[in-house]
Amino acid sequence: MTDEKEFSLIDKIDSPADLRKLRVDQLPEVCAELRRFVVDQLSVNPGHLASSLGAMEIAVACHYVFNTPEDRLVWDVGHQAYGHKILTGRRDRFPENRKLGGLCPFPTPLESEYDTFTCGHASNSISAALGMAMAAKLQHKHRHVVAIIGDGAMSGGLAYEGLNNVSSKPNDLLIILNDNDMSIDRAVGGMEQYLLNLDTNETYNRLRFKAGRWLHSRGMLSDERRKGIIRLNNALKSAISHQQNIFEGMNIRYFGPFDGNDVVDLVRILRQLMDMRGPKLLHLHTVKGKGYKPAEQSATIWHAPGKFDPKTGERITDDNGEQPPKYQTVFGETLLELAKQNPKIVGVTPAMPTGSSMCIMMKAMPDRTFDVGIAEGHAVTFSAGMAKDGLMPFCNIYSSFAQRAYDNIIHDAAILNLPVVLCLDRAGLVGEDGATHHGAFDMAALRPIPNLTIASPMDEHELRRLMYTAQLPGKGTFVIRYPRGRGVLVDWRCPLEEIKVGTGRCLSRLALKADGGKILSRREQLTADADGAQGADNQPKTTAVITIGPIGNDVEEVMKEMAADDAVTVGHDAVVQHYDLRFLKPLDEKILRYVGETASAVVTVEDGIKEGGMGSAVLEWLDDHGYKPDVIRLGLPDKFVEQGSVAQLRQLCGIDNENIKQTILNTLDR
Ligand code: TPP
Repeated sequence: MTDEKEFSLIDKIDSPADLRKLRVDQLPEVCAELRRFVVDQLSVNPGHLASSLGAMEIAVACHYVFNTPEDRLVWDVGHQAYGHKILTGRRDRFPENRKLGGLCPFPTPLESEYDTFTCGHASNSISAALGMAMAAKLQHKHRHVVAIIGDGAMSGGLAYEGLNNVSSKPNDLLIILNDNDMSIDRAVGGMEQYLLNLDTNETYNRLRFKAGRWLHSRGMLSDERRKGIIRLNNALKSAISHQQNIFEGMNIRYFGPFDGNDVVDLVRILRQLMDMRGPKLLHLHTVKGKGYKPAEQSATIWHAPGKFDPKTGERITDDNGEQPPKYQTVFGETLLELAKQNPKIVGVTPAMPTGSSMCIMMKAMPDRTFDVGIAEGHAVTFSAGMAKDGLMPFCNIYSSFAQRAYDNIIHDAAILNLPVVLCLDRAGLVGEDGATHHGAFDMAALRPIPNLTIASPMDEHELRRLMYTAQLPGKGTFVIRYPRGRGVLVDWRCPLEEIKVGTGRCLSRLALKADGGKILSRREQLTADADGAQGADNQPKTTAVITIGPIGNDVEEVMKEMAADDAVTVGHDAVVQHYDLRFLKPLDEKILRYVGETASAVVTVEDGIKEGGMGSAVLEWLDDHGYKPDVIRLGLPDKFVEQGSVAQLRQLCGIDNENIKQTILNTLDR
């Protein structure tokens, strides 16, 4: 770990006002200290490393030049803003970054007045900042507003909508484009190419600043000044005549590209730009991972590296080969396997090839795999277009980012019931990335959409089988939601077999006798009636526990615990029966009818928002069909769930094993 005295400057910075007391020539050392501090901290308490290292000079220079928090800095995504957090009074709380009750993973006005807007999902900074610039203007406030957006985030459609609007309304917005040529993986697309090749020369920038200063020097221009500006503009055009500048073409004055890791120069540039009238874009080249060699060399891995040894750069992973694989690995391997068998299959990812493991297919079949940039809506519509003309796209989007594609799913895929397989990764609680990233809403949001099939696998075998099922002919638009992280089966490869759409299964039955006897029967020991195949004549009144997805494994644990717990006794014979619904849509009506006929109580458990989710679907179906058991729904509450470990958050939301067990026991006559 780093010696305490190595933080002699940042130790004294409790707010940007303290930063502004320093001399400009001290700022490089401030950046160096911030880097060491962040590397040290993240080595034991993981977070987003490489982006923050690369943006350190931007954070320091902006807070040095602008009068924050009165002036507004709007970060995009916010994963690059650790420098900003530390400078704005959160240094001492930084060890609690991303922890339950600690600092939020991304900037949020709920935490600090220096955080001006919700961050987490990419590409919203220009729109939000323009909104703030307009608010300032209409309220006659002299306030600088700055959007700070990466080249990756610049690939998102929302960024273009913002740019388009910026150019059409009078405003003084400054957009800082933090261009490191990286998204999480290598940045892709036409804009990326454009930015790579975008170059100017000294004459251009000198004249651009001069023109800006003239414009800013008064409201009305004299004829002489106007002519002068026209002459300058002509000179500028010839200075950049080798290429048309897209931003200039949109009436957004372009400055750059400059070295965004030179903090002294950056301060000079920002001082020149800050009071310049009209919309401006400052293009900075930065190095992702700057100042920490391992991160500079492998920015993708070091985007969010987990724990590591800060001295050697060795990452501390829990991979030991004996554990179940991540669902992502199973998805990636299975997709390639299926694509080898089915030539219609193509893969689509909006900027998450590594995170989703789409990179496995991408490596083997580059022509049939597409990273479309941070463009979830486009990813769905692009997939739908391919599906319309004969292909079978597997479009993989993180559940929370898929919120960006809601209408595309409805309008472009579902109405025509096109064979798009929408794989929603990171469904359910994601842990430390917090409120913006939990896959909380997909089930409730997608359930009302006609034509969709919506399924969730309980384990790796089920994921493989659902992926196989989804690509069979005639299945239409098919959603498969699965969580972040490891599954439960070490031996995860299994034959690829069809699962009949709309069928769940009974996983276990616990018979509890009034005399204290207990029998736990697992799926293999159960007869077909457990799945509702036959009537319910001889079934005692039961408690039915219904789950969807991997939380079913936890309920199976609970069933085992109840069977083994001597304290679990009943006054009358009772049965607890656990169903894995598998399909949210269509529902397994056979099972639900059986439950309606046999159960006096139903407990539903899901890792999505309770309102409108799987439990609601079960409740509605039972009510619609005249069954009136007590239905107790467990799921995420009607509020945004913060960050923390998944285990902590499950407890917070009442979907931990203990609460599930108590809820089931409360339904029994004890
Ligand atoms: N899609 C949305 C809507 N939001 C996201 N946060 C992501 C995907 C996942 N994501 C987080 S950071 C990132 C992506 C794709 C890359 C951002 O790249 P860039 O803006 O260039 O910032 P850098 O990390 O390079 O500094």
